[in-house]
Amino acid sequence: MSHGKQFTLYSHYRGANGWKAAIALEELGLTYHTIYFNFDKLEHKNAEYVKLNPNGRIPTIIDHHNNDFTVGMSSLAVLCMQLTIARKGVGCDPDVPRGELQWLFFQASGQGPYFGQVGWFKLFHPEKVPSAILSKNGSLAASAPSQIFPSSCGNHLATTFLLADYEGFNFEKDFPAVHKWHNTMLARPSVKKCMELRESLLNAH
Ligand SMILES: N[C@@H](CCC(=O)N[C@@H](CS)C(=O)NCC(=O)O)C(=O)O
Repeated sequence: MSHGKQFTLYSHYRGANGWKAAIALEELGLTYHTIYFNFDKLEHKNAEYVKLNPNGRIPTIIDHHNNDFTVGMSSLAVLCMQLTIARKGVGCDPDVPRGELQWLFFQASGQGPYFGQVGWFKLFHPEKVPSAILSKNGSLAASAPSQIFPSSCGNHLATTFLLADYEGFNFEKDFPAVHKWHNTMLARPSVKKCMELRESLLNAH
């Protein structure tokens, strides 16, 4: 590790999961260096990386201040960062509120994979499968009550921009609380910074 930052983040400029980790790092004020993989070259499937993340997917974070502790799952990465901060007593509640954990797992086990499938069928699957594209499963995300999320730490940011403008849902009309929460998240400096960076990386590629 020669970059001198606390974390190395393996990511990709397009997919949502790497930005979840980046936003949490920003939100928690942690220093990090990002390595963006080239998916076309299957850099995320190389043997060295798969040792770090057996899924061969991004994100992975390595905590150089904690014996290079490595986590390769976005929601768990967010949680570990939060716990690291909590242990050091830097401004966060030492107990991760149970409500937050509930919604973090809701995101990790339900909304995230469902939206991932929608993204795959919409953007990458070689055949068009209309019934898979507008997935009713996507509506799961909208059932999350907004008041659970805005807490003192970063993990509520996990789903921030995944909710944006999904076809077939009018969040403002159908889910006003989620819509309000989503806009509150979009206004956070950490989210703005990461979304601007994502936009410029997308434009450059
Ligand atoms: N459950 C995993 C999902 C990670 C994931 O699907 N990452 C995508 C990018 S957003 C990826 O690496 N895709 C490349 C691949 O599957 O080969 C997490 O939350 O970290």
